[in-house]
Amino acid sequence: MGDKRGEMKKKRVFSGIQPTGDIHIGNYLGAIKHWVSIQSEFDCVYCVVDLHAITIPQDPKVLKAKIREVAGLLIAAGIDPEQTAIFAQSHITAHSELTWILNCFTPMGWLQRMTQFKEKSERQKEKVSVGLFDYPVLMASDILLYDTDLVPVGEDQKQHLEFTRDLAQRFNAVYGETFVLPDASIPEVGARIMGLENPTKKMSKSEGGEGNTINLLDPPDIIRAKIKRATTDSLREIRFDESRHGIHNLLVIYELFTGEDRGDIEARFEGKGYADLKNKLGEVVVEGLRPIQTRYKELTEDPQHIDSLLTRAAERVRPIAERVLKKVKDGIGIG
Ligand code: ATP
Ligand code: LTN
Repeated sequence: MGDKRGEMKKKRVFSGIQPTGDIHIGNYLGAIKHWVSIQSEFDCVYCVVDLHAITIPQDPKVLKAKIREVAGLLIAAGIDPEQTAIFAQSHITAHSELTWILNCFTPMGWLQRMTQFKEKSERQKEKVSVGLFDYPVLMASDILLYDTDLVPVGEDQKQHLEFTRDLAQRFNAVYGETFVLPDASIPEVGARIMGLENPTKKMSKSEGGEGNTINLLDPPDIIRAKIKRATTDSLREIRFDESRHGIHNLLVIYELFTGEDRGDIEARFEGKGYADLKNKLGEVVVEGLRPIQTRYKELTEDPQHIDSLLTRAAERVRPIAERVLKKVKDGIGIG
């Protein structure tokens, strides 16, 4: 931990998650599960991005509770707070400062091309904030402040990662080597878990109805019911076929929770109907989430506990961010 990379020679990993809505199995299978599995190999820093959350309107009490909930869920899912830093973005002011500086080096046109902004601003209509437009610059600041080598994210963040690299290169070209260029790490399977009701769109916290997502804290009966209602098709065969969005998505979820290979899964459901698949998948997901839910309950018995972990983690990583920020300020002649 801290900044002992010289001694440990571990590459640095940074990623973030928004404390909005309910964390779902798309977040888990596309991102969090990988964050857990790479902890000992890399020097990992994970951030609850509360400044990103306020790019759309939030209720203050709910937001405060969600920051704790997300941090608690990351730990319950297997992030070890002794080894890995989990902190809240707003606890380190360097994120906001670097964002302002990088704003002054970001061409408007680059931001106008961001597809996530186009989608989210359509939903926000006239309420859309400058903050939402600037979301990718804040994300670039998060990543660049920690000399990040690798950023594990789901497929939807690919364009933001390319933007981050372009911005870092542009800055380095003018002011000399300042930022490390980060690489995205996107899983081969699970990078885009689709909605249950609408399997042509990604499972999302902020879009789609209640039945579209399976949340990590959903009770077993709700999980089973949501899977039963999942959209399928009028065919019969149970096969991994990407053109059949609904069934493919259910099979991918099955694959990722069981670790079985595709041939074995298809053989298991040979001659069986969709109801069999859904029943079995319901059990697999309920059992897969059970240990996370149990751990989460234990952890949150004392709400102060999570708060103090967040505070300590911010203290540990703040010097890394401040050093990079100083280098930036020195480079441009301010500070
Ligand atoms: P929203 O849909 O409201 O933007 P979100 O569900 O994408 O929110 P984030 O906090 O923005 O949640 O994302 C956290 C991580 O989860 C990111 O790495 C993101 O790429 C990943 N992720 C989000 N949705 C999915 C999905 N459906 N499948 C796979 N990975 C996902
Ligand atoms: N935009 C990301 C969340 C995020 C992030 C980051 C991810 C904010 N800052 C830095 C990786 C690295 C999302 O998942 N929607």
